[in-house]
Amino acid sequence: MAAAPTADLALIGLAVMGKNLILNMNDHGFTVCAYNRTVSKVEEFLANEAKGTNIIGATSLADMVSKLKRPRRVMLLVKAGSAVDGFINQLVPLIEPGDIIIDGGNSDFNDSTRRCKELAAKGFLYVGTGVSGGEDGARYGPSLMPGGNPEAWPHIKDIFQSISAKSDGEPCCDWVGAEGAGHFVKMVHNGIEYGDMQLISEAYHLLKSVCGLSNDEISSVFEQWNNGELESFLIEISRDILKFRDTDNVHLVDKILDSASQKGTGKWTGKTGLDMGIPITLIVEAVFARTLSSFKSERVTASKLLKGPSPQPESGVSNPLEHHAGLIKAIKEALYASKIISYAQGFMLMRATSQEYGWTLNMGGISLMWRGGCIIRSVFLGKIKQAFDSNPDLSNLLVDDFFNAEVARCQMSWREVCCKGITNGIPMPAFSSALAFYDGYRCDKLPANLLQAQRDYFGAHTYELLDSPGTHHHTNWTGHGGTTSASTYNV
Ligand code: 2AM
Repeated sequence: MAAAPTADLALIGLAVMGKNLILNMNDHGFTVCAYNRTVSKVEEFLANEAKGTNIIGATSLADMVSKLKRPRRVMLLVKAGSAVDGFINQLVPLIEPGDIIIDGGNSDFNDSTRRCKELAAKGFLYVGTGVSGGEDGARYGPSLMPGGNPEAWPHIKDIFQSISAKSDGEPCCDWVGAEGAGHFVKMVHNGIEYGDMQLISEAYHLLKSVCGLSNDEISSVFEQWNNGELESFLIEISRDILKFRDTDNVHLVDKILDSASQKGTGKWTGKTGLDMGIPITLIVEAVFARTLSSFKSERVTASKLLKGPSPQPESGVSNPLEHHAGLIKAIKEALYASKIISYAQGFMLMRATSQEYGWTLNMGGISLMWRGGCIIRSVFLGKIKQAFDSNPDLSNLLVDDFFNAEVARCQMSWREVCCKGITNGIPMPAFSSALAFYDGYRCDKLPANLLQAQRDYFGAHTYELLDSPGTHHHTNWTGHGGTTSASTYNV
């Protein structure tokens, strides 16, 4: 007779993230069955990292399924795309209605929505979960963002909340919402991560090229910033990177090619913003800043041809940290204000998408999930959580009293820093687009009246009047265009 099933969960995909999640679950007392397409990796794992643990292995999918307690919980940590569909198709004939399939990879949220619906039609419970925190997070406490079929949540809650990071004792993991909501929130997290990284890089550029600070001095500035409202994982690692010396004692950061790559989640966030009509300008600028950086050889040629100011730190300054103390403080405030804009935009996108798909995303819960464990973890997210806790229906982070006051406090420094960068020829797409968004959002009368008139002039697209919104008018601007509005417009 076959042995009684003992495994709480099976995890397929023994790359580093999968292995570390299994080890983390094992540490928390769960029995995990490991499996991988290349089955030899199961044996290797059991003989090495998993040696001496309660982790068990499987030699086939059928073997794996036979070892699982019911309802069966199978988690996939494989390459996003067809590998996920491939495993789902192989699993379906082996499992039973009520069993749970969890995808913990970096899947497109639209795929997760499709899979959730397809599997629900067959009686299976699908979960698409965001996992953030890199290899270390997976091993010792990631931020987990599960969404999908809500019936699955009571069956996975204990495992997920046990292994996740904790912030002030609370797990950085909660149910996000239906369908692809988990992977959607993870995608927005990654978009915001692009923005945070770009903002810190722009601050570094200014500190280096306008203030003339050395790497060690910038590292000490980041060290200071990390003791206040900017305290975050990304500031912390930037501090460490800037002081890191290679074996030849030269700062490694100075040897690294200034051409950034990307895996695509920032681009997905940008596309979603465009699809939803939400101005996530900072994230999109951060994606394009990476793209522009990749034109290294063209930039080197252009640097010799195209005229403009070249930043020249003041000469003869013996202690630039002291000499530029005012500007350094202003850069910190500009970074903070821009960061507030970036998160305000990210939460706008989540709010709109939540409404579009009926997901009822819990914004305070998401802030808590991002508060610890993940790449954008920061003290700042605690403040965002407070804002949504005091008003769950907050329409925009900028109108929350705390953030409104913080932007007001930092505002003049922010403007000063943008001017300083522009006059010195320092590109600051994130700092300056954040400011443009802020000024646009707080402007009660934008020049879109002229735009609308132009559209009506050349395309008869009609316009509304200030004193009668809702009624569409067309004017024959030239006297020979006719009075019929565009056929594309349906009143
Ligand atoms: P492998 O070890 O057999 O290559 C990360 O690449 C993980 O995804 C690995 O566990 C890898 O399995 C798995 N993977 C990648 N592409 C796959 C595919 N097309 N089908 C199944 N598993 C795949």
